[in-house]
Amino acid sequence: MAGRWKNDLRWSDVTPLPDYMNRRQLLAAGTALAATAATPAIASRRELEPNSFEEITSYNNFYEFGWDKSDPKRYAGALTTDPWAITFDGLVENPGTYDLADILKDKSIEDRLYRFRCVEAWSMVIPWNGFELKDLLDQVGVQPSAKYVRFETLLRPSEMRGQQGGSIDWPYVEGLRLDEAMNPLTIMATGIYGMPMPNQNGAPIRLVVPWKYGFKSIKSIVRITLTEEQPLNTWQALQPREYGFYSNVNPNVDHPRWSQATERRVGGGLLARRQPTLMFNGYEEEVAAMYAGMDLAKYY
Ligand SMILES: Nc1nc2c(c(=O)[nH]1)N[C@H]1C(S)=C(S)[C@@H](COP(=O)(O)O)O[C@H]1N2
Ligand SMILES: [Mo]
Repeated sequence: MAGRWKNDLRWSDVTPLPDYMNRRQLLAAGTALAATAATPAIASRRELEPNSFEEITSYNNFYEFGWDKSDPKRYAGALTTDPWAITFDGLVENPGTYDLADILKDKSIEDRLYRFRCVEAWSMVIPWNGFELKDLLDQVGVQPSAKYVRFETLLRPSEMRGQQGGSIDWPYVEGLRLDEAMNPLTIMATGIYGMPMPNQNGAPIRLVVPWKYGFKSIKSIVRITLTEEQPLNTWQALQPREYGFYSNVNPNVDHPRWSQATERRVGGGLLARRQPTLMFNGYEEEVAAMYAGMDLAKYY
């Protein structure tokens, strides 16, 4: 399975969705759901049914293209995603600007079916394709003094109409602590459902950190910087009392303006009902140790 979902597949090459989903559900029951082993198997499988491609690509946050959930799909087609390069700088052994094609050459692209929880209290389940960020960081070489990773999105107002104004200080910036960046759950995603990453979802390459609120999963990345200081991420800069650096999904720490105890699963059917939000978005077993002894209400 791993490596099967290449980035040059078209719809006609892709396994029919029902087959894909059945296999995904089986895999999900055995892997991603290890974290919620206490949950009855049936409920687990239902919960990790992926959202449809249509849902994942038509209800988006990508403020470079506007503030409405439908703006990214409408306007992101204007973005040129090929050629694409990522610059590595700061405390790295091999700084430089690398073509994405070269970066991807030796990466085997894996399927990762992850829960995705936006800080606005909606959620989806998304079948990403990508590789571990750790592989990339090992390749560029992290200097011993590095403690954080800072990510930057493309700045190109001519193609990103939302960058022509608004309250955000572009480019969009995010950051992770180095151990979070190196965690095996943290991926650089290049596709969804075996399709190349749609522009509205952060083409051609974006971060996915499944135990954190969605805004940490920065899209359309062009710069990765290793730093000693904690980076100031876009949302923290904008509203520091509402959005922190860590932004771990946590049903026990409410947003100042709304509860984080439950979430609305995007999409139709029974699962559209509000459901309980899980600690670390259901990935507690894999990530809780990184935050041992930390006051998660203080470090939100
Ligand atoms: N560059 C950039 N990255 C971004 C955003 C953005 O506006 N710009 N929005 C974030 C937010 S708030 C969420 S919830 C997710 C949405 O990802 P999706 O549209 O693929 O579901 O992307 C995150 N990454
Ligand atoms: Mo979000």
